[in-house]
Amino acid sequence: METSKFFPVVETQDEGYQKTFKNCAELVPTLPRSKGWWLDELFHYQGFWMSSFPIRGSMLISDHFKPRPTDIIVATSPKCGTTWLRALIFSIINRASFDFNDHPLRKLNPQELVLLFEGHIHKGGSTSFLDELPSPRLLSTHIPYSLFPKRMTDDTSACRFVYICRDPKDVLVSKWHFSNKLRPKEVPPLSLEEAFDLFCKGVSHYGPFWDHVLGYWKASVESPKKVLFLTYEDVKKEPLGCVRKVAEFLGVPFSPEEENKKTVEEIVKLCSFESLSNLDVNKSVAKRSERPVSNSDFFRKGEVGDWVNHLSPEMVEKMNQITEQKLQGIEFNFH
Ligand code: PAP
Repeated sequence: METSKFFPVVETQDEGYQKTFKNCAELVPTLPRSKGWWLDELFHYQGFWMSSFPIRGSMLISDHFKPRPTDIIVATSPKCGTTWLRALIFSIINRASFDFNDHPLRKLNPQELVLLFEGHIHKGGSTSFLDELPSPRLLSTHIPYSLFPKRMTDDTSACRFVYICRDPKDVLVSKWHFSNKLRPKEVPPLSLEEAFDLFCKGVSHYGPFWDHVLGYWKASVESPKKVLFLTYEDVKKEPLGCVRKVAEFLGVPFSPEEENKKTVEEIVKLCSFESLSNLDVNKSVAKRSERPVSNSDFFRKGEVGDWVNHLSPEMVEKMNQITEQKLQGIEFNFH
């Protein structure tokens, strides 16, 4: 069993895993570090700020993960709509297996139904857990695109990524609320000013936010069959069109019969904020030791533009400037 200041306990029977654990344990203390958003520390690893656990997850993926052509990776920067996209894609690919009135999403939070890649690569101390998942494997991640091994990102591998991003002003507000839920009661809440400062400096989980977006954007332009790039705002505006687009991208377009049966509408309805957030399973405030947040913490407002209620005009101007500068020269912006 492995114990360390930086990592939770994980079984480590596998020799290859032990080597990666050792490399990571030696590397992390040497990395530049910063205080995090709750009581964690963030480390600067390969251009991104990450806590130690996902750094090790990313190293384990690089060293040991065996991709399959059918793998589907739901990728996001935190607070961009992972919960929603997990629910949508799970429903799209499993639509023939479940009745909408008795659907797994009615009993499990999307975060439990679609597992976090960098978290579950640790499980059991070997690749066996992920190896044993049936195809198509649907996994969720916050890992930046450039940190995935070439065997997953080059055109010879058929595994696919669906990425969703969101206006950074809404991401900041969502992340600030979420972080204060994670902070122990004994420490004062993180002020919005502090959160804003950290976010703008790029010091947020898997940040800088803009570099995360750029990595997936460029990959989606270079390899449109491998990476689909969506925005939270577009999915809100045109959920039906986006669900059809995802299904086509994944090679499982809706048939005329399914269109007649209004399957797309059923999926959108089931996965909407109103529907998911009102299910008993997602109203639960219970926390587990391995996940210090409750299911209800993943549902707050689910709106576009809530930043107007929080950010000062100066904050908005600064954030817009950073966004403009970072995304200069590419055919994408948050409008
Ligand atoms: P994560 O990064 O911690 O996994 P993630 O699901 O990406 O969280 O983001 C949570 C945001 O998505 C919350 O936004 P808010 O704070 O601005 O409200 C949450 O409310 C929103 N959200 C969760 N489920 C849905 C949904 N079904 N439709 C739209 N937005 C949703």
